[in-house]
Order: sequence, then structure tokens, then C-alpha cells
Amino acid sequence: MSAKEVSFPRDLPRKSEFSEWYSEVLWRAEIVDTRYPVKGVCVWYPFGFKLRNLIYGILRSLLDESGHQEALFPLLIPRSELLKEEKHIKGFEGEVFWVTRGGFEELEMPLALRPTSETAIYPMFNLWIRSHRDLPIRIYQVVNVFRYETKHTRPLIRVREITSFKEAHTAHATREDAERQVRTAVEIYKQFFERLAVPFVVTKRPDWDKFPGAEYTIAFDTLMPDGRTMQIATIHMLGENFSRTFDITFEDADGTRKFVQQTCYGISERCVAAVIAIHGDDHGLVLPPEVAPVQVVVVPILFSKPSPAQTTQTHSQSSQGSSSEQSISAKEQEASDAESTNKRVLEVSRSVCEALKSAGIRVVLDDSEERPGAKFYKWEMRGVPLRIEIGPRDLQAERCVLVKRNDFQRIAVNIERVVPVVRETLSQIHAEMREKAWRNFAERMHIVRASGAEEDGETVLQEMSARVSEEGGIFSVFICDSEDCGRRVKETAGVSVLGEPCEEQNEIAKCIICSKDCSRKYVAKAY
Ligand code: PR8
Repeated sequence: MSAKEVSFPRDLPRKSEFSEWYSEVLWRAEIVDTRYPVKGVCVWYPFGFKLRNLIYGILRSLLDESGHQEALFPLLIPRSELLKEEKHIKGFEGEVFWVTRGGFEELEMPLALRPTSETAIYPMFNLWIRSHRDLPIRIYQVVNVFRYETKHTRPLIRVREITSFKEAHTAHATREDAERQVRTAVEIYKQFFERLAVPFVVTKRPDWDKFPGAEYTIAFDTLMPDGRTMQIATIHMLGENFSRTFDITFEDADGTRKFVQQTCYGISERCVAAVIAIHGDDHGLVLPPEVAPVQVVVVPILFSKPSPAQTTQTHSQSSQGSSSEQSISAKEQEASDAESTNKRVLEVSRSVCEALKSAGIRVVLDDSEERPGAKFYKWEMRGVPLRIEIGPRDLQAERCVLVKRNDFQRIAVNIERVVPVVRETLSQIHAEMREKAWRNFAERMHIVRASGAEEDGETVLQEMSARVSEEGGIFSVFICDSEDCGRRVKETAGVSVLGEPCEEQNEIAKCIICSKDCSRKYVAKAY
């Protein structure tokens, strides 16, 4: 069967209708159920939660390997602590859920459900850090946080209960060490998204769009199929802003007391949304093998069982004359041959499955009563990277057929060689998915020319606006750092300033809004 012949699940919206496709795939592939009766929260199905855990397993191992330790802080934050850092609370006050009662009593001190945990963690840093020997501290936790989002909520993308908030918090004796930590965090996140084959740009957010309480913010953005960007990770240099507020000091080697330098960085379930959105296709999910809850499904292709009608007919005929007897016995023979072939197909399927399992591959044998077509549909929807088909004809040839989920390519493999070939094919799938995702991403990165002497910024702006609504994507354009120009470009072209690309750049030209000299920034319609 070629890619074109694969049956298309008709009632799944095409991926080109991204919003509808996304909502349908989330429940059909059993990722999350959005019917929970609270706005902006959802329930992870076991399959979705397994995917989430495999993804977060990568993140945990990258953090553990780079000197972070996992900890766990409380969900409730006393109002007094939350309000301490002025800029921080200014940024979050509209998003906080409050617990004001315990049973029948009003609480003396209202408690916030953490919207993020700086103000839960830093009072403890104040107690834990005494000397330079206690530094650096690098901790992280994976928890739920609550944000009263007023914009349109969307499962895994903009939620009010972020269920999978991985937040890291670090404290350092020197500014250099904290800056180094920021660079390390950027590298960790790059590796993380590479393992998910999710493309990204890394920018320094404009000063007016940084994390409340940070000195500066670095962000990772990916591009969704509808041409809008989604912020998938952020890294914040906090400097001494919080340590001064929470009085987190240490005695340095020379005996002086100093404030610690801090950083924090976070990732949410948006990383799961990105995997689903970027790799999925008209048939459902396409999952990178490393995080696929099921990496291989073995589907035995069996002779269909004779229907009861056929069997009755055979028996009633057999009591009649001898002329039909021969054909009856031929039919019976055929049925019994089919049965023993089916038995053999199942045996071989089971042993292939066992061999893969022993090799550490997450494999499922689908020997259910469903028709092969229905099984293909189900496992394709769930993004299983490889399907193995074993049928009667394959038995004779001692082979099976691998079908790759990412491009439906079929590969015949000798049964003996199935384990090494599956291994190779799974890593090939990752490489192909990565290549395709980055190619698509690069095709939607647009370099906007600088406005020159002959034409003003207005012309360039108009042209860009037209392209934004036509094709979306990320635009590299000359725009200055001012919030006013950021607002203007949003009003006229509908794009937000993501920030200045983190790679070296030395091109300078006129801002398309105010004509001041400036560097290039990335702008895009953002989620
Ligand atoms: C911090 N403090 O909090 P951040 N739904 C899903 N994902 C979201 C949502 C939401 N409503 N809001 C934000 N995110 C720092 C760093 C501790 C850790 C995701 O940073 O406010 C975004 O991808 O920037 C964001 O980049 C990430 O959480 C971290 O949130």
C-alpha cells in the first residue's frame, strides 16, 4: 500500500484546519479530556499522561545530569510573601486564585494558589543559604500552578491549571556564575527540544515584556501549523531583585555579606502541545520514537474466520449426496488450513513482540477482534512510530513488513533481523521528523528588507502586514526596543515583538516605525 492508498479517517478535520484538528486529536488520541467542568483545566488520559511523563523524563534527566536537584514546595503561598516583590506581584496580581476560607472560617491570611513559585521558594532560600559554601543552589520542581488566564483558554496551550510546570530556581555567589547558568539553561532547553524534534528560535524579550521581577528574559518560541508562534520556554535573569526583597545573603570567602544572584527558568505542557501540533498529520499524532508511549504495534493479519452461515451450510450439505462431499471436505480442509495458518501467524507475532520487548522497545501486540483497517486507524491516530504487519504470505518468506508512521513507507524485513532493523528505523524516523520540522520552520522564517532612502518604513510595514495575514510565520525586521513601536506594529500588522535573536548580529538600520537606528528583531502573530 502506498502513502496515497492509506485510508484517510474522513471525519478527522484536515490538519490545515488546525484549531479543529487539534481539539479532535486531543480526545481521539486520548491525550486530554476537556469536559471537566472548570474552565481552563483538563484531565490527562493514561495515554496522554504516559506521553507527558516520557517527555518530562527527558527534561528531568537533562536537569539531573547538569547538577540540578528535584525538590517540592507547597502549593499555597501566604499573601504577605506573594506581595513582597513589587514588580513580581504587579505582573501577576490579575492572575492569582485565592483561598480565603478554611471550612467555615475566613482565613486570617489569605493564601494564594501559586501562579509560579518564586515567593514560595525564596523565603526558604533565605533560611538555607548562609555561606558561599552553600552556593550554587540549583533546584527544580514539576508541579501544578494556577493562573487566572483571561485570554481564550486552549488545552495544554493556555490553561488555568498548568499541570506540568517545570520550574528551576538557582542561586549563585557571583553575577558571572548566574550568567553562566543562564547560558547552561539555554543549552539544556536546546537539547530538550532537539530530542522532541521541535524547532525554535531563541530571543531576548524586549525589556517591556520580560518576566515580572526579572532583569531580562530569554525565550524559546516555536511555530504552530497556523503560522502563529508559541512561547515554549523562558529563562529569566533575576539578578539581586528577589534576593534583596527576601534578604537572601551569604558570607563570602573574604567575610563580606552579599546578596545572591538568581536565575529561574520554566517549561510547561506547551512542550507536549508543540510535539502534537508540529508533527501530527491528517491521520492524527506522529510521535518522536523516544517519547511515544507505544513505539511499535504488531498487527497480525489473519485469514477471516468462516461465518456461522458458511459453517451451517457446510454441515447441511454434508448430509446430502456424494457429489458435493468432495467440495465440502475441500472447504473444511481450507478452513482448517486457514486456522492453523492463523495460529502460526499469531505465534510468530507473539515471538516478534517478545523479542522487541526484551530489547527494551515499547511494543504492543494488537490481537484484538477488530479488522486490520480499524487497528491501523487507531494506532495511527496515537502516533505509534512503527507498525509491524505479519500475514500468511510473510510466514512462508519468513519476513514481516514495517510501516513507518511518519511517511507510511513499507519495509520488508527478515524476521531474524527484526530487532536491529526496528532500532535503526526508529532512529531514522526521529532524524526524518526533525529534518521535516526544521525545513517547514525555515520556510516560514521571513527576512524583511530594511527601509532605505527611497521608501519609508510605512511601505515595508504594509508589505509585511499583508504577508503576515497571508502566510503567518516569523519575520525578521528592523524595529527598535521601545514599547510604543511594539504597540504600533501590533496594531498595524497584528504581530508581537518576540525579541532580539540571541545569535550574534551586527546589522543596524532604521526602525520601520520611528526611524531610529536599531537591530533586527523577530516579530510574529503569537499565541
Ligand atoms: C515563570 N518562574 O513563571 P513564565 N498555560 C500553559 N503554559 C503556560 C501558561 C499557561 N497559562 N503560562 C505560561 N506558560 C518563571 C520561570 C519559574 C519558572 C508557559 O516563567 O511565566 C510558557 O511556555 O515565563 C512560559 O514560557 C513558561 O510556562 C514559564 O512561565
